[in-house]
Amino acid sequence: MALDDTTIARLAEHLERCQLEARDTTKITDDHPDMDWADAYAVQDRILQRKLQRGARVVGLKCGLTSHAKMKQMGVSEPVFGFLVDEFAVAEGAAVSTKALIHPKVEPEIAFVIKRELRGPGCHLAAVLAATDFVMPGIEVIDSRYRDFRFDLKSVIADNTSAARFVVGGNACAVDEVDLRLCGVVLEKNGWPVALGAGAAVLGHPAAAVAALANHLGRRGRSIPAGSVVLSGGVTEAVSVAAGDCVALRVQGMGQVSLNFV
Ligand code: OOG
Ligand code: MG
Repeated sequence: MALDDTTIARLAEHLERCQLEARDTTKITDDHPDMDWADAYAVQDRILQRKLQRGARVVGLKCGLTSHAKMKQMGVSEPVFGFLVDEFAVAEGAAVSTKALIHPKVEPEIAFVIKRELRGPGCHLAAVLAATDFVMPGIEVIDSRYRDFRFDLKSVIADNTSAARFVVGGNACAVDEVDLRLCGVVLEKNGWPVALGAGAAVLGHPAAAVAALANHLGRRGRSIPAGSVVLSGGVTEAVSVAAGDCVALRVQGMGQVSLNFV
């Protein structure tokens, strides 16, 4: 690690304040160009510690930048991983206040609900399918705390991979009821399709992203606990939203889920 503990704690406090107060900031690598991957995840961990101290509960995990569309949109080439706490969870069809967000975007995701702990290294697609209780459509609302949504990988990892809100809904399907590679994904904004894709856009199969998450955690002595909701990553590029927008996600064979922005 290149940063000391005090700096990690200060950066975590700064980024979490930006999240809670809906303020943007410059990227942290501007001031700390020498920070390494361990520092980036340490800042993210420290943000989680702050939330846990205030009584938050971890509800799941997220993979990000797992499709070429997302990697291209953000100018990066590797997936990132973050955490989901109860304060991010929104009920199906609920209204999301844009006042609490900086510059929200939505992205269509396949959510996995895990019934048996997944531990890497060596986790693979088939192990993920065997450990999955069911899959559902999910909309993630991302809201980078960085000015104009511009960042590098280390900065976005420290910022808990832009996590802000998410909803899961539609039909809970067993993994053998749907073809997670071929299932069509249609994201609609105010009734218009604004992004289209298929499950295979996510690393060839969305379960491969969950395996990558388990392997990432395994390298750090951690695992995906049973009961976790895992967002496998945006299937398409993310779409900006504002107050008044209504967003619906339809996933072939899995129903639909929606969110309103006020
Ligand atoms: C980083 C988070 C990416 C996804 O699904 O790709 C992400 C970002 O694009 O701000 O959640
Ligand atoms: Mg996402």
